Amino acid sequence: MPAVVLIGAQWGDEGKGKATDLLGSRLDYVVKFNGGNNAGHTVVIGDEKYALHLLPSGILTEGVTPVISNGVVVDIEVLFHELEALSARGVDVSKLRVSANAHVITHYHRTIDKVTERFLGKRQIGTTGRGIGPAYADKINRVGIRIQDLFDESILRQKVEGALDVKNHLLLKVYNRRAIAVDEVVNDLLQYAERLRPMVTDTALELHRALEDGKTVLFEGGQATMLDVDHGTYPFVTSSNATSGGAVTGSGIAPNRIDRVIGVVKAYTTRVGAGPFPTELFDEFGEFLSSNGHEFGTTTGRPRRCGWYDAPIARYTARINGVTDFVLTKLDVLTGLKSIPVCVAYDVDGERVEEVPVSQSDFHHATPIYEEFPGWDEDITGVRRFEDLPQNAQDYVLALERMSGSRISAIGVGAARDAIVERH
Ligand code: 2SA
Ligand code: GDP
Ligand code: MG
Repeated sequence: MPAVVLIGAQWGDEGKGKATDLLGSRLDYVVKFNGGNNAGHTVVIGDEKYALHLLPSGILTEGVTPVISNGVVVDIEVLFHELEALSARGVDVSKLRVSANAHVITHYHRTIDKVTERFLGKRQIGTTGRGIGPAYADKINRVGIRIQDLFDESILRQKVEGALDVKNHLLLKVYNRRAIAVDEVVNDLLQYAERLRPMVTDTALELHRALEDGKTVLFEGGQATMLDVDHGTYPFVTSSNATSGGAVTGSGIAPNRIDRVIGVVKAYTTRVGAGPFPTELFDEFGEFLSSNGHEFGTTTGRPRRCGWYDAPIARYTARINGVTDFVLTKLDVLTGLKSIPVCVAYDVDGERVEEVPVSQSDFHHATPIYEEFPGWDEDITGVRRFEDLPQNAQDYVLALERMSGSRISAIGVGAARDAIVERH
């Protein structure tokens, strides 16, 4: 299985870092292909806990070459900060490769992100404030700065001038604020150029060659399907393609190279930020999931909204991404519940709807139709074989598998790296 894509099946934080770990020893490359330092992967190794934002989680696995490919937006200050923090803890970061075509997040992107949210008022997206949307907007608008631009001062200056032209016009004329100085931005970016240079390469070519050589490459998606700018709950989404298609455009490998698409799905659902969430709970069960699952943002520390498992969303994800198998995480969090509701379809204005509605208004009105499954009380964190799970836990997993449109190949039963049950 040389090219494996791993994507979030819900609204993020499904525990993708752990699924990466599962493949750990078999991997040669781990590629981050979308998003930037809005992501948050928590990986627990022994007693050590690592929170990664911009770097792919493969950076923690010995022997793996981590890659930041063209689809990523890179805040260079954050990049060096994360690299230094990992180095200080003894992690070898020397293999990191960064695409010459990746776009750069500058301080004006962060400012615009925060200002836009303030102006949106009640219609806020609840972004992470890291400048992700504005950096992608500049990319699409063809006024973005790419990593390669840092290696030619005169080109960099031209690009920054182009990027600031309209922005400064707006700042001065519309918002009555100070214009951003071209020199300030150019000098800020140039200070990183020489440190970056050895990492920067044509990552698309390197990955192509690696696949030709029979190496195993994992494409690790940031955020998740329901946050994808095309297929998520627009406008309450991030600004990149977090689906498997994004692995293709975001890295430069061809679609017919992909051998396996793993969807990571939690045994319940969470969401950070605004937007529709049919199974969201506002009662003591929501509290139960939030505290048992430690559901707080890895990047911003925000509490995550919690709700029951939504099977139509899993089916939607399976279809949009071509999921070959799911990794189901956090089953242990449900331990202690008498009965576990699962959303099997929606009621939309009195009509039963089986699939995620294409109309955003319908999705906002969708009320879950639940089926109840009996719970279990036994501690499952030490279980490593499917047959050793309590019968009700096995039945719950098998029911989700039936409803979700693809096989469940592994089950997370605890935060520890090895707390996983594989099904062969
Ligand atoms: P942005 O900043 O433009 O990408 O925000 C747009 C929406 O995307 C959501 N988003 C996320 N949702 C879940 N997890 C994310 N990563 C961090 C984590 C989040 C955190 O792993 O916990 O720490 O808060 C992530 N990144 C972006 C975001 O909430 C907006 O709804
Ligand atoms: P990501 O954004 O998908 O990489 O996920 P995050 O790291 O933001 O959030 C997932 C959290 O769940 C992390 O704190 C993991 O340590 C934790 N986690 C992953 N798998 C399991 C599991 O099976 N059980 C429990 N209890 N925690 C898990
Ligand atoms: Mg996360």
